[in-house]
Amino acid sequence: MSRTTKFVLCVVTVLLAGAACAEEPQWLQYRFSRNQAAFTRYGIGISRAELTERAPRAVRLPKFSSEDPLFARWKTPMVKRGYLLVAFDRTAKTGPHDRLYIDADADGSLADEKPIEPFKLSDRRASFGPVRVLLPGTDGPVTYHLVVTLYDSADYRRLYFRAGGWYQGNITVAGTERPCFLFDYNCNGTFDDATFELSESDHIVIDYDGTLYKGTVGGYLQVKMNGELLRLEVARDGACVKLTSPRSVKMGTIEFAGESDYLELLGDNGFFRLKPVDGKVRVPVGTYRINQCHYPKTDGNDVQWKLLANGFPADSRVKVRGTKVTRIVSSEPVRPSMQMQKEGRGWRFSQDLKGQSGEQITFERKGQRPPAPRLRIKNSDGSYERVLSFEYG
Ligand SMILES: [Ca+2]
Ligand SMILES: [Ca+2]
Repeated sequence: MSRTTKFVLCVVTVLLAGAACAEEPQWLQYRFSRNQAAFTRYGIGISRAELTERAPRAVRLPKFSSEDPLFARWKTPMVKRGYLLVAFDRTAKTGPHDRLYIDADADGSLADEKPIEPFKLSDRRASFGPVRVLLPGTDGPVTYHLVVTLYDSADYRRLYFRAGGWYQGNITVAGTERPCFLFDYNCNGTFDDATFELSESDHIVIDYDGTLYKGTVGGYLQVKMNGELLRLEVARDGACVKLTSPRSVKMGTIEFAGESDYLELLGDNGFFRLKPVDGKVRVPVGTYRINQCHYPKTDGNDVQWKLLANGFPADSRVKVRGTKVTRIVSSEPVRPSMQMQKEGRGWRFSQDLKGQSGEQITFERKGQRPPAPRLRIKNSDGSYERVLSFEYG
């Protein structure tokens, strides 16, 4: 074999090994905590569940101490019946229900479960967890943790579930090792939900040298703003991610009617943070919903303002095709509206600003929220005149 042939064979071997490595799953470690935000510098998803005093039928129940237990369901597609049953009991006649039962082994029975005491208890609220549950997986049960908060007083009763567990680890992104976090943001026990709603999608967060970039778990991972696209696959149980370089991505163009300097899109293809160039952005062909759009402005005194559009209607969609440019209408002109409502002996006034597609509009002045607007009320003969300040909230 000549030297040249040997050299060629060697290069082929290296390329094949590289390709196989890139397609291998990158494993993450499971973590859990009562307060995951404290460990990850990242917000936590939350889901609310309905409470009922009616006991579920045909379910084996524990012996409750009180006569008024409460029941609820934690919804999860990991269990065939679609939920785990939850019950609250109380050890005192008054105060919040302070014992939690959860069908932790997913067998449909609460009779085999031990009561769980709250880690925090006040006269209106009981917090439990992180509570360990075992969810059926394809390779055996999967451990998951929940933090359960019950607000329980005479005039206010609410139940919230937060994910107490998440996955994290270093993964290779475009050739560089980066810390990665995976969150079950809609708190349903799975880590692969991708929807048109950020709060209903699971999130992946990559730490680029201290700057956290958030994405959803479907379609593509965009490496930083306007960056390279990698095909992203996330295991349903969150244990691993796969990042592969797509051979080709069919791209389309979005053009703005207004002057925007930042756009966030969300859809089947994932989550995209984009900085328009000459009023245009390029994204993979597909259907999106605008999550956020910013419009910079300068007033007559050279002060920088920013118009921030978010809260676009849930059913609003932007279709991006490969052949034709998609045009997005500007949020401007912005439409203010004011509502007034009788409340006791007084009136409540509220004001909001909406963009052309019904999106919510807020402002920033020099990077900060300006003072809230004021309201002047004057009667026809001028005998009553007052100026009131709105409050944000
Ligand atoms: Ca059980
Ligand atoms: Ca999920």
